[in-house]
Amino acid sequence: MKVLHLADTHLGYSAYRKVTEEGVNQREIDVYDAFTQCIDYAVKSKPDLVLHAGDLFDSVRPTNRAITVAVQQILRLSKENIPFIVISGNHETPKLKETGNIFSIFEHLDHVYPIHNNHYETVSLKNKDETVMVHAIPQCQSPKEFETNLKKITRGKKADFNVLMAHGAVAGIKEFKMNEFNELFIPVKNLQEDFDYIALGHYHMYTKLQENAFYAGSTEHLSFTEADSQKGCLEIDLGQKLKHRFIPLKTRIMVGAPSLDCSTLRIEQIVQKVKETIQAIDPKDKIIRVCLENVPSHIQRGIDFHQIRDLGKTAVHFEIKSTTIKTGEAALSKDYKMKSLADEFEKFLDIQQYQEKKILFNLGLHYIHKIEEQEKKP
Ligand SMILES: [Mn+2]
Repeated sequence: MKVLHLADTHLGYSAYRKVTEEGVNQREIDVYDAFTQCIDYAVKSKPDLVLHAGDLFDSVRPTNRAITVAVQQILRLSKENIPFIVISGNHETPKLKETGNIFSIFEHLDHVYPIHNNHYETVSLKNKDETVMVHAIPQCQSPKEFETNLKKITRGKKADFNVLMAHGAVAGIKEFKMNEFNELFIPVKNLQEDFDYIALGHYHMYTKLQENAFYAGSTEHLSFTEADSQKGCLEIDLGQKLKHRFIPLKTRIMVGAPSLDCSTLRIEQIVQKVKETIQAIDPKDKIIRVCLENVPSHIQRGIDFHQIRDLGKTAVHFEIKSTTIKTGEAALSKDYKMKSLADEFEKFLDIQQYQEKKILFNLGLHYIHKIEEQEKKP
């Protein structure tokens, strides 16, 4: 049985100032285009099932245009008799149940199963002589409700395949989270090995968590933290042994240039370096960010930012982010966030010169894990 797994399409998202000839935000169009590419692929490759693991829409009240794109594309699957199961994610789920969920518009479409009622539901489907039971957990009103619903999952013993779908962060040895206020955490113990497949949404980077559990990742770059990641969807073959294939999409190139330490540079040197960086990127139609770090404040005032911005005028978006220092002592930038100990340790090792980095990393993880286990005990 062939399954196409996608997630985090965020229809309705828009960003930056660039608009198309029709006056529509360019990034909004890019996001629609990425979703359409997934549907094109599904119509062409004819999977037995398409799963969308949440955040179909970017917001609780999507615009008419976003709704239209969603309906048009989902109808293409419906017409091909390809079942489409979609769970609501944290972006489109209203905080108050009374608001009503936009997913109710999909309820009367053939072969479309919108799961949005804040609780665990199953969908059982038959394809030729194989049966699949899909266990879907949409976004819930609270972490507690989410946990209660996760506990209700019971594998269908008669089904040939059992597939779990959920939208949330996972925190194991490494963390896969988005730092969003309403994000829910899926305990690692729920990612059981006996599911034939676990289709996850929420974390925007394509990630293999374990043999049977994947984040498909978002279909477009929605922030600079995702700049270097390839976007796409996942083709899954549920058989004796699970096979997966990442299907890359053609998305707009986003480049977060490595930050430039300006603490010892003169104005001309900074401008020259930025120039070289931008030329090497070839800005046309791309989304670019250049970070200048530790710019002494007297130098910051002297930089001609208009001249620098002009260098990137063919880009869809070009931004310069700079952090200043007052005394020559590097200050922590405002948006610095402490990640998990394992992430911080990996980052620390990255900039060290040791040859045995890999051994040290594994050893470190082992100790971090040990301490974390000890802390969990009452
Ligand atoms: Mn998302």
